[in-house]
Amino acid sequence: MKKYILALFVALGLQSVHAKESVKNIDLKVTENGFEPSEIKVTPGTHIVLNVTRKTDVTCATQIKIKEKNIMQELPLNKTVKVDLGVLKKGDVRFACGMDMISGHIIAE
Ligand SMILES: [Cu+2]
Repeated sequence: MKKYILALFVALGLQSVHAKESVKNIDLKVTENGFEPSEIKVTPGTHIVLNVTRKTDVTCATQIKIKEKNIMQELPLNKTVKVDLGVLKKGDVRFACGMDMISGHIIAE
């Protein structure tokens, strides 16, 4: 019985954590034109997860690099990769290819 009650409290606790923080998923593609969209506007304080899909082989963006979040992830062709940015403060977050030639940014304002 004790174990059951404990499990119930754990379950309720997890639920409230989920309710507090809603995650905003944003689709980002890599095409021959670069990152699309290259400018993303979000509300500060939002937990952002990018769903990045590289759609072409004619690009050097086979990786995504987000310097200020210390993120560097491979982008396999036609596979959606989740890039978790956490909660964004007000400001600008830049994302780029591994060599920093193709880029875009997320504006939290
Ligand atoms: Cu590049």
